[in-house]
Amino acid sequence: MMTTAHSAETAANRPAGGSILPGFRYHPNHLDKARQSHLAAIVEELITAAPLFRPTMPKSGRPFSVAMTNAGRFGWISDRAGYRYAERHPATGRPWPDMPEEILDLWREVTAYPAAPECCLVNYYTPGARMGLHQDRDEADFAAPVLSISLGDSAVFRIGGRTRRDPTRSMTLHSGDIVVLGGDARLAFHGIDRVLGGSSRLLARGGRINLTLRRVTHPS
Ligand code: MD3
Ligand code: FE
Repeated sequence: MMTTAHSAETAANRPAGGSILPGFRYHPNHLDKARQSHLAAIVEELITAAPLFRPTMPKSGRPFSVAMTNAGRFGWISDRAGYRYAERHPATGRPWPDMPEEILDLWREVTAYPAAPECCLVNYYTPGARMGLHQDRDEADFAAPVLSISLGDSAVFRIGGRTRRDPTRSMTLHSGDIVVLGGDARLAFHGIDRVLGGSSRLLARGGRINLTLRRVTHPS
């Protein structure tokens, strides 16, 4: 039985690392408090260089409740024209800031993938924000895993299977947790149902930050 500093996960809601969804790897509390604070400071610098923007839904133009920015060669954006990767910030027109070294180190620490991530998507959730169930499929390379880093307030995360109809399960992601989605889990439907406002004191601005690291192109 795995015990963590925050044992909100029960055997019933904690995904078994591998049995239901091979390729799903959960590292609870992987980052200690000092590393969380250091990453939070790095994210604040990224936001200064590349301000948070609010993407809009393809076609409807409805704004997301999550604010976003990116680092790395490619940034994930969405507007009326659709979801895609772009090499420039949609509001400033500038290239995204470089991928921070600390984030590249973390990728090498928890994945075995031989090439570097090309996008660090910063998702900022205020307590009312959510992200509907979706798949990540805007990348050319599904062989590369996706790595998720949670900072700040805890959130109720939902993950299912490769079709929208597959059963889902929920788990709470806390500040310092890391999730790696590789193999069969890479194309699993997932989303954020709820952010537990005031559950962490890490971020001065409150809320939750998720860093999602992705390979976008096939390594040459
Ligand atoms: C990929 N973000 O930005 S963590 C997203 O917490 C996104 O901000 C959520 O989904 C967040 O696209 C979830 C990243 C994640 C989680 C589960 C996945 C990516 C995944 C399962 C399969 C593939
Ligand atoms: Fe996603």
